[in-house]
Amino acid sequence: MSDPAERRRAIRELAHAHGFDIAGIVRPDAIAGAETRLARRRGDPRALWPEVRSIVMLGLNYGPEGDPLAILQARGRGAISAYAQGEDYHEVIKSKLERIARTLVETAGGEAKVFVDTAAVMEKPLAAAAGLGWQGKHTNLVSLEFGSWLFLGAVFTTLDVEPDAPESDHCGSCRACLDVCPTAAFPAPYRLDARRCISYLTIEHKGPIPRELRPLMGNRIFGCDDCLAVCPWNKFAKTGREAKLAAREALRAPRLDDLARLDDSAFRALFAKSPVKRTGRIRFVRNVLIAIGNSGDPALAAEAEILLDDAAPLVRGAAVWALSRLAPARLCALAAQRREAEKDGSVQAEWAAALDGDTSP
Ligand code: B12
Ligand code: SF4
Ligand code: SF4
Repeated sequence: MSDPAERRRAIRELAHAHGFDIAGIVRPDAIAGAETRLARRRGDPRALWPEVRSIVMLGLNYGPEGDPLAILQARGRGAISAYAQGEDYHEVIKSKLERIARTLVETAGGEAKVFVDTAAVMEKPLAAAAGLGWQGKHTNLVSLEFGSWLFLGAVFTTLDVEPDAPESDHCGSCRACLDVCPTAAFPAPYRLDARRCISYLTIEHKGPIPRELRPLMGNRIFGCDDCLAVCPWNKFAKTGREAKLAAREALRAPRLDDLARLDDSAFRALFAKSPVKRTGRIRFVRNVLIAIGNSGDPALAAEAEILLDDAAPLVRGAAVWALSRLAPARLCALAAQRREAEKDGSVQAEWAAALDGDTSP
C-alpha cells in the first residue's frame, strides 16, 4: 500500500470490514471555509495535530426501525432519541476506529490518531469535504444513501492518501427541518441556536430549563429527532446493522411514571452502557417532569407530588412546574408546608412563578 490511490481503496475496505457503512478521505486544509465561518482556529485539524496529512472520515448508519416521531403522540411515555436507545455510540465507534488505526499503522506505516465527538474536530464539514454527504439546513450531515442517520468518526493519519471529492448540497428549496422544529431553534438555514435546541436542553443543559421552552418540549426526555426525521432524503435510508446500537426494548417507549420513580441506582441499572447515563438521574428526572407537565394526564400529578420532596433542587423545581400544569389547586394546598421551608433560590422562583405568576428570573 504505497501509492495514495491504492491506500484509499485499502482503507475503504478496512472501514467496511469493521462495520462502517461509508468512508471518505479529506486533506486537513479542505475545510478552510468552515474555519472562516467560525472565525477561529478551531476549524483547522492541523492545530490539533500538525503532522496530519490525511483524514479518514467514517460514517456508521443507525437508521431506526420505525418512525421515530410516532412516540410523540403517546403523551404518557417518554421519547428517547433514536441515537440513544442502544449502546453509547462513542464507545462502539471508538473501538472500531482504534482497530482501523492499528491495522493502518501495521500495514501501511505512519502514525494515526482517532476522534469521535471531540469538540475540537469539525466532524460535519470534514465529512462533507470527504464526500460522505452535505451539511443540511438542520446543520447535520445528510447522506444520499443513509439520509440523516449517520454517526461520524475520524482517523487522522500522517500518510498521504488520495482525497475524495466533496458532496454538493441537495437541500434545494426544501425547508422541512427548519419548519418542524418545535422550539424554532433555527434563526436561519444552516444555523442552529443550540440554547433553544431540545437536544441541548435535555442532554447538556445543567440548570432549570427556560420556562417558555418547557411547553414546547412535549414528551421529548432525551435528545430530539424531529429535524432529522422529516428530511425527504431519508426515503433511501436503511435500518442500521450494528447490533449494539439497536434499540433496547425498555428504552423504546418507557412509561413516564416508571421513569419518575427511578432512584439513583435504578437509573444507573436501566441506562447501563446507554448515552443517557451521562446526564445522571437528576437532570434526567427533571426532563421526565417536564414531559409529565406536558402530558395533560392528571393521573401523573401524583408522581410530581412525590418529587416535590426530592433531595435535588433541580427535581423539586421541575416538580412544582409539572404539578402547576396538571393540578394547580393541589399545588396550592401543598404549598403551605413546603414553600416557607424551601431554602433553594431556584426552587423558590418556581413556587413564585407557579403561585404568584412571578416569572422574574
Ligand atoms: C456540540 C454538538 C451538539 C450541540 C450543538 C449542535 C450543532 N449543530 O452545532 C447540540 C447539543 C445541540 C447537538 C445536538 C445534536 N447532535 Co451533536 N454534536 C456536537 C459536536 C460535539 C460538535 C458540533 C459543532 O462543532 N458545532 C458547532 C457548529 C458551529 O458547527 P456547525 O454546525 O458545523 O457549524 C457550521 C454551520 O453553522 C455552517 N454555517 C454557518 N453559517 C452558514 C451559512 C451557510 C450559507 C452555510 C452553507 C453554512 C453555514 O458553518 C459552520 C462551520 O462549518 C458534534 C461532534 C463533532 N465533533 O463534530 C456532534 C454531532 C454534530 N452531533 C450529532 C448528533 C447525532 C446530534 C443530534 C441529532 C442528537 C439528537 N438526536 O438529539 C442533535 C441534532 C441537533 C441539530 N439540529 O444539530 C452527530 C451528527 C451526525 C451527522 N450526521 O451530522 C455529531 C457529528 C456527533 C457524531 N460523532 O456523530 N450536538
Ligand atoms: S433537534 Fe429538535 S429542537 Fe433541536 S434543532 Fe432539531 S428539531 Fe429543533
Ligand atoms: S429536511 Fe430539507 S432542508 Fe432539511 S436537511 Fe433535509 S433536504 Fe435539507
